[in-house]
Amino acid sequence: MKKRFSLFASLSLVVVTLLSLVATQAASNSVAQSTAAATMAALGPTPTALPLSGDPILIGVALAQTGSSSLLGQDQVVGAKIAEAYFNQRGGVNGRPIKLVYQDAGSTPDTATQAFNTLINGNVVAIVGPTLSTQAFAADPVASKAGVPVLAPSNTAGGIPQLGAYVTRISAGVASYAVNAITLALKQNPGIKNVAVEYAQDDIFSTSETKVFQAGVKADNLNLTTVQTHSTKDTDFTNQTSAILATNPDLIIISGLAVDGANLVKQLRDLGYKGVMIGGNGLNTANIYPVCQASCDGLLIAQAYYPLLVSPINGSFTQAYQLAQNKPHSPQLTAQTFTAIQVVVQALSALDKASALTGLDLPTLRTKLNDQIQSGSFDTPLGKISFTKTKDKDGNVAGAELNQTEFGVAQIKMNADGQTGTFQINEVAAGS
Ligand code: 1QQ
Repeated sequence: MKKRFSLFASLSLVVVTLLSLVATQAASNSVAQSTAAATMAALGPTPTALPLSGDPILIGVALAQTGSSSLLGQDQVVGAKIAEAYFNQRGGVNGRPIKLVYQDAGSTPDTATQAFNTLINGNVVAIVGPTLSTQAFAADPVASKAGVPVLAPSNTAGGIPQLGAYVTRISAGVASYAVNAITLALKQNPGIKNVAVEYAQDDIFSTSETKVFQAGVKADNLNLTTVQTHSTKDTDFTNQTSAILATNPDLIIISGLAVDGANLVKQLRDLGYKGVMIGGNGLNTANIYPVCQASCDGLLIAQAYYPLLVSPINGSFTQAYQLAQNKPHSPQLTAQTFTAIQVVVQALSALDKASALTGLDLPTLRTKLNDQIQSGSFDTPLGKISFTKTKDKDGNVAGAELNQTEFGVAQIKMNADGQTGTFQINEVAAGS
C-alpha cells in the first residue's frame, strides 16, 4: 500500500492563494512571470460569445437539499449551479441552452425515489443524483427501468453500477481510494500500531467503506483493536467511544455520514483522545465544521478529486468556483457534481453533431445519451475519465464504473476560532 504514494506535495492553501495572486498581478521578475504564464495557460478556453437559442435541454438534479445529508448536498448544488452557468456561457449544447431542474432528494431512500419519479415524468434527458448510496439503491433501479440515464455524483459503495444499465458512476468507488488516508496516516505517524474502527451499520455506503478500511488495516499489518457500530440517527456515542478508548488506539477510522461522523470525532476528542483520526467520504465537507468545531483539526479524509491538478478544465473550473464562492479551491463533492453535468453536456453535444437532437423522441434520446456517456472519455476537473461497462450478478448488462487516476488526501486544519478551517491537500498518484 505504501507504494501508492508517488509524491506528497503537502501544498497548503496559502501556497495556492499566493500562486494565483502572483498570476493575476503579472509580477515582474522572470520566475513570477513563468508562474503566471503557466497558471494562465491552465485556465483553459474563455466563454464564447455564441448566442443561445432553442428550447432548453432539461437535466434533472436530485440531491439532498433537506435532512441531515444536506450538509453533503449543499456542496453538490454549488457544483451544479456553477456547471449550468459555465456550460451555457460556452454555448450550451451546440448553441442550445441547458436548464437544470432541481428536485430535492432529501436524505432518505423514499424521498430520493420520489424526486427521481418526478424528474422522470418531467422530461429530463438524465438525472444527476442522488447524494447517498443508500438512496441510490432505491432510486437508481427506478430510473434505469424507465430508460433514464443516472449520473451518480457521490455514490461510492460497492455495487452502484450494477443497479441498472442506465447508471453511470462519476464518483470513484471507495474501494479505489479510501485506503490512501491510511497510507498518509502511516507516513505522518510511522509508530501507528493499534487501530479502532467505527461505522454506521444502517448506511450502505458506510458498511461498504468500512470493509475497505478494515482490509487496509490488515494489509498494513496493523492491529485491529475493536470494530464498533452506530446508527446515522444516533447523537450520543458514549458506549462506542468508551469501548474504542478502552483499546488504547493510535488511529481511529470512522465511516458514517456527516452529522453522526462529526459528532463521533468531537466526542472522542472531548474524552481526551489525542491520536490520529481518519474520516470517510461521509465527512468529506467543510460543513462538518460547526459539528466537530476545533476537534475537526487534523482529521484525514481521502479525496477522489485533486484540486491542484494542472489542466485547462480544472483551471477554468477552479476560477469559476473562486468567483462563485470566494474560496481557493473546490471541495470534492462540488467538483464531482460539476463533472456529472459536464459529461451530460459533452455527450449531448457529440450526439447532436452525429444526428440532430431535435429529430429524436425522448426515449430514443435518453438511450443514445446513455450509450454516448458510457462509451465516451472526458477531460474533467477530476482528470481524464472514462467508463467500463459492468454486468450484474446474473450476467446481464449493467451500468458503468468510473475509470479515474487523480486522487488526493485532505487534512483538516482548523483556525484558532474553532469555526473556520481548510482542507489541506496532499497529492496521491494511484497505482504508482
Ligand atoms: C455514499 C457517499 C456519500 C457519503 C457521499 C456524499 O459516498 O453514500 O456513497
